Amino acid sequence: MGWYRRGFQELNGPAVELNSWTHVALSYDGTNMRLYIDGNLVANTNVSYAPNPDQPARIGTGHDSGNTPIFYFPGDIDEVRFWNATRTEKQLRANLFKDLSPTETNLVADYKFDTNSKTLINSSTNVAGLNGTVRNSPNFFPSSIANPINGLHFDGINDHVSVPYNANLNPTDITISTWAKVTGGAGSFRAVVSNKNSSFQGYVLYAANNDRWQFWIGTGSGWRIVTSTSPIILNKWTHLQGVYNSSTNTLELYVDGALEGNSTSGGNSIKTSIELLIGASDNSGNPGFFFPGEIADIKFWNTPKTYADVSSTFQNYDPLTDPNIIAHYSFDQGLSAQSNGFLKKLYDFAGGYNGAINNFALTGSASNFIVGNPSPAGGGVSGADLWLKADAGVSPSTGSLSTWADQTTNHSTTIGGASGYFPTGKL
Ligand SMILES: [Ca+2]
Ligand SMILES: [Ca+2]
Repeated sequence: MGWYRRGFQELNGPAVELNSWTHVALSYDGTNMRLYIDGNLVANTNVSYAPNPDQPARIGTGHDSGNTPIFYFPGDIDEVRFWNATRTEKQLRANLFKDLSPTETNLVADYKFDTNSKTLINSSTNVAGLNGTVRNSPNFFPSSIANPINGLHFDGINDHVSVPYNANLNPTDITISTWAKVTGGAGSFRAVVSNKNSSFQGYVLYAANNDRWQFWIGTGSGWRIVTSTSPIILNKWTHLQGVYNSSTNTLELYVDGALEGNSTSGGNSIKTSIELLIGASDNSGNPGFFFPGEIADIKFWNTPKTYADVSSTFQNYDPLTDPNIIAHYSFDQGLSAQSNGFLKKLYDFAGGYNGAINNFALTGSASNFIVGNPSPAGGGVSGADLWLKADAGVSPSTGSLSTWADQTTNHSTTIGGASGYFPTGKL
């Protein structure tokens, strides 16, 4: 970024990781240019800037001083977006794997690469005439970046996600919400999510050796544990919610919305010093107690939450409007049960505490990202954009298309924003 024909300001981020999908963003607000990697600001500086007055925008190549393409990019590119406004870290994170509306505010160009054509289509309709020309026959392939609704399957042998230690993941008050489907390992400890050390500090949600769910917090000298009254049901998606409220010293475990474990006395050292683990917990300094099964949609808040609070975030969740969210691992990334070997990170779509994906096969229907985003009704999808289009010649009233009803369960969902032939909304 810089002055045309005078010089360019460079910003250096972390080392480029080969064969790994990486999200890169650059912004300029009139004073400050910023470089973001995977939703996190990594470098910034003040600089003046003169926009390019005449050269085409190029994707996959730069150009030399004679405006000849050079510096070709070896690898894959997807979802190139240009905005006429700066984006915050939170905005970048929230949209990492989301398709955007053609009329998204400030979106100038949105190249999805979803059509194998010599015309590169700008999916944004805000500005006309910004389609591109595809040269020299690059290879198109199924996108891994398009509204997935996945969970992650763990092999129970060594699969786990590790997130570097951060004090924000160890708040004074905490609520953890997650969906888990355990498929085996009866009689053993299987950790859904943990951030604990061997000095009795931190927390963990377990499928425990007594085949009940447990939520642990450290006291500094031992573990304070609440246990579910109902047994674990194998192969069933179960919602788990662990809460610690420091002002009342209350420790709670909810299973599918029911308060099944409750403790009002004991110590309360939930601060730890080591990495957050998903699908594992600390075993004397190493990941252990691996989880066999699927995990989906983990959220962390820095406040005590009721189940009503938590369940209201199951669908249409927007981290941008939630001041108390710390981290959100929705697992909505990758292609279900297909090759995801280039996805090296588990993304935190709220806080940017991205994790490393360790020991997964990342291909096939096990040890991989697979469709799995359970709803309170026990199935279906959440957070997916729904587009309805009437057949040609049919003129439905908006009212008749404003509600979807499930004929089996009689659950119905109101669809907002209905208008004319193209009502849109979310289920
Ligand atoms: Ca795409
Ligand atoms: Ca493995």
